[in-house]
Amino acid sequence: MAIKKPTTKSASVKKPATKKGVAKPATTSIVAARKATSTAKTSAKQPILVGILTGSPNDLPTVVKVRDTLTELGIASEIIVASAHRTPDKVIAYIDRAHREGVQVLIGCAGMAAHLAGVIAGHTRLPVIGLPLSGGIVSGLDALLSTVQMPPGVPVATVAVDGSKNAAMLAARILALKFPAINEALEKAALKERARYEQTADEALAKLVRS
Ligand code: C2R
Repeated sequence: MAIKKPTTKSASVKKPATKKGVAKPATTSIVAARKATSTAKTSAKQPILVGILTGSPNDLPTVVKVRDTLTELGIASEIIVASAHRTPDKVIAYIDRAHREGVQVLIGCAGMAAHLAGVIAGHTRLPVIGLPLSGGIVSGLDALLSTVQMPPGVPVATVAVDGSKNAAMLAARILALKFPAINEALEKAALKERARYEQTADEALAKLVRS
C-alpha cells in the first residue's frame, strides 16, 4: 500500500518560553530510544503515522499488539517507552519530534495512575487515543478512570482496558479519513473478521446439534 508522507503543519500546542535553569528536553536520548524501541514491521520507506507511547517496559506484551494490528493494516508505527511521571521530558521531546516528522495519531498506554495519554493530549492537537492497562486495582479500573476522565477541551479517546486491538483500529479509522488505502485495508479486515465470526458461529452451532 502506498501511503504518502503527510504534509500537515505542526499540530503542537504553543509552549511558554523555557525558563532559565530548566533543562532542555532530552532530544538525543529520544533518538536512541527510537532506535531501541521503534519496532515497525512495515516497509522502511513508509512514514510513521502512529506514535505509541507506553509508561513502562513491563507494558510491552500488551502494547505490542497495538503495533501488530497496525502492521496488519499496512500502517507504520513506532513504540516509545516514556512516562509522564518518570521521564516527562522524554514524553515532550517525543511529541515535538512526532510533530516534525508528520505522525498523525498518538496512542498513550499506561496502567495504574495512567496520566500519560492526558499529558500527551495537553501538548498536542493531534488526536490522542488512551489505552488503559490492567495490573493495578480492580482489574485496571484505576487506569480506565485516570485515562478517560479528562477535563473538557482536552479529549482522550479511551478504549477498553487492555483494548490493544481497538486502540489500533480507532487510529486506523482516523487515518482512513485521509488515506484511502487505509480505508480499503479496514474494509478488507472487516470482511475477513465477519467471515471468521460466521464460520466460528456455524461450527459452534453444528457441535451443539451433534451433542
Ligand atoms: P512499572 O511496572 O514500571 O513499575 O510501572 C505503567 O504504565 C505501568 O502500568 C507500573 C505502571 O505504572 C504505569 N505508568 C503510568 C505512567 N508511567 C508509568 N501510569 C504515566 O505516565 O501515566
